Amino acid sequence: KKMSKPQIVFVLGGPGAGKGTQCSKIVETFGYTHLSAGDLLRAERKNPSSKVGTLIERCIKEGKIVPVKITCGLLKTAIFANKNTKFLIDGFPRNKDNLDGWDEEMGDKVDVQFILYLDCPEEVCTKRILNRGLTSGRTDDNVESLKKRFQTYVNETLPIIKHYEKDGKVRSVVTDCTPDEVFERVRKHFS
Ligand code: UP5
Ligand code: MG
Repeated sequence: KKMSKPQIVFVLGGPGAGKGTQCSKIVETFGYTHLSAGDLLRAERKNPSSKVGTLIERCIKEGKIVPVKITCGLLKTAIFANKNTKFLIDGFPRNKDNLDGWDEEMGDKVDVQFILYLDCPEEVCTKRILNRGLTSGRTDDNVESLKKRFQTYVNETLPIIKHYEKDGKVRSVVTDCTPDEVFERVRKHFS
C-alpha cells in the first residue's frame, strides 16, 4: 500500500497538440511516470484475452470516447502497479462520463495537482497528425477520423477544461512552436 496518495497531473489538448511529446520531456526532467490513456487503450485492444478490444477499436476509429469503466480501470491498475507517486495522465478525462467515473472511483485515492492544457490551433494539429499518419500505423491518423476527433474534442473535452478552470486548476501553454520552445513554457508550471 502506498504511503501517500499518488499525485496526478492531467495533460489535455486536441489531437496533435503535443501531449505525448511534452509528457516525455516532463518525465526526463521531473521524474513523473507517463500514462497515456490512448496508449493503454491501444494496448488493451491488442490483448487477445480482452473482451473489449473491438469496442475500443470502433471508438478510436470513429473518434468517440471509450466508456469510463474501461479507461479508468486501466489507469487505476497502472497507477497502483507503480511505485512512483507522481503521474502524468495524458488524454483523460475527455468528457463528462470520464470525469464522473474518475471522481467516483479515484476521487478519494489520489490528489489531482493541476491540469496542463496544451492549446494549439486546429490547422497546426492537422498538419502534424497527417504527417505522423504517413508512418504511425494508427487507424485514426487519417482525414476522416481526424475530423471526428476534433469534433469530439471541441464538443466534449473543452467543456471539461472549462470545468477545471472554474476551480483554478488549469495551467495553459500555447503549443504552436517547436517542441523545445513548448517545453520551456511547460517546465515553468512544474518548477
Ligand atoms: N509534434 C508534437 N509536438 C510538436 C511541435 N511542437 N512541433 C512540431 N511537431 C510536433 O504529437 C503529434 C505529432 O506531432 C507527432 O508526430 C509529433 O512528433 C509532432 P503528439 O505528441 O503525439 O501529440 P498528442 O497530443 O499526444 O496527439 P495524439 O494524436 O496522441 O492525441 P489524441 O488525443 O488524438 O490521441 P489519444 O491517443 O489521446 O486518443 C486516441 C483515441 O483514443 C481518442 O480519439 C479516443 O477514441 C480514445 N480515447 C478514449 O476513448 N479515452 C481516453 O481517455 C483516451 C483516448
Ligand atoms: Mg498522444
